[in-house]
Amino acid sequence: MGIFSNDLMVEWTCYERVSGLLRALIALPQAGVPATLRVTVDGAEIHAAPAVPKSDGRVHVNFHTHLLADGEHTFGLQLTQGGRRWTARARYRVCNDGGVAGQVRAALRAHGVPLVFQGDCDASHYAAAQAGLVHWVDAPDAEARIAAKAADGTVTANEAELLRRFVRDGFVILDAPLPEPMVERANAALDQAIAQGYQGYRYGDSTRLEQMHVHFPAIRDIWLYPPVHRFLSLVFEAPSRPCQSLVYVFGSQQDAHQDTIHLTPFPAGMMCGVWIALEDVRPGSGELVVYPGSHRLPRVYMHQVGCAKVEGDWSEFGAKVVGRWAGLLRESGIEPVPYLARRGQILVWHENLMHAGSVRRDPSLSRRSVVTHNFAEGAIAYYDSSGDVGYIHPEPVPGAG
Ligand SMILES: O=C(O)CCC(=O)C(=O)O
Ligand SMILES: [Fe+2]
Repeated sequence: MGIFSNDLMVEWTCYERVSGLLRALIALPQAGVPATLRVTVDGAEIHAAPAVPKSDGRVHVNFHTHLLADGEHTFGLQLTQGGRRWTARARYRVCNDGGVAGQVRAALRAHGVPLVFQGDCDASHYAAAQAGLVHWVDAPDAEARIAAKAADGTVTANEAELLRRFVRDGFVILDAPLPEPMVERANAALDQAIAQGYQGYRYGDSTRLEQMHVHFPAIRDIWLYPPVHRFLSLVFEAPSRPCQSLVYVFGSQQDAHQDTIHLTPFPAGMMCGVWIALEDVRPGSGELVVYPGSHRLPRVYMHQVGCAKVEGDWSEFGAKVVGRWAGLLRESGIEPVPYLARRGQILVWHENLMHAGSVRRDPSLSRRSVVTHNFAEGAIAYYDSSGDVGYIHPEPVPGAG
């Protein structure tokens, strides 16, 4: 643990090592009493302001660790309330590795994005910094870039073809499925999770089982599956690292959406979703649908549509964000395509691709699948919809280089 002194009640989002955003959640010692917050890094005061608690009663303090040199740093918090003072300190090793981290650092600096801020993560913090950072996949010369990569041997002819489809459609089915023994192990893990009532799951529900990779090695092996990360590293032009996992037993029946607003990367484009079938998908089971080419539609963020961060009630989000997505799709004329995956088949989608879980017309049909969301090493990950900080696995994926 990086924490070495704590008379203030603080929950930190990382242990020992941190990349991207670090968050400290401070419980106010006295409810309803005005408080002042002072934040230091390596003893220097970075932020001093009234402490503004969120609806959970806690003060959310965020650090853009890209603005610190890689290496050990001490983060200090001091809260003054009702004439009393509390402090907490934590020590972390900051490591924002690689070329994307360098881009992020330069863009944050150039646009005066602060090292410390209170409250929610929000896409508006990065709007100016994003302007000069168009992801190569989204650029008009993407086709030529792929041809150049094939010509100089950066990618094989096969990989070039997969990248072409990804650029054109916003998704691609990888040429090799997950090996059958891995599919079998994952199904056995899922059987076990269902039998245990993992996260209160009841058989037949559309709800997903979150973060199974933390508890089940078979799901972790999928989370870290090297051929997927190898392909994603070609999309990112940087190593790929996993963020989270979601396992579905039945169809999700989710409305058409862009993952961009939920698993938000800075820079834009530095996140991909991966959908792995654990059984043959049957029509009527609530199959995944994708909207080819929809990754080129505008990215929708909370601040643009004036939506408050979601704290449990999704009704405003439904009206403002889901409504906006539906409008974009209507105007585009893009038709959904059902994805009838074979067992083991792996589909990768662009961060901004519109996709949905269709209606479970036959609720008895299962639709077992694993979804992972992955970011480029060195990027910033956050949840624009909720304002939370995101997680990126702090180590390179073995065998994906
Ligand atoms: O599998 C589905 O039905 C949708 C999954 C999805 O949208 C996601 O996990 O991002
Ligand atoms: Fe999604």
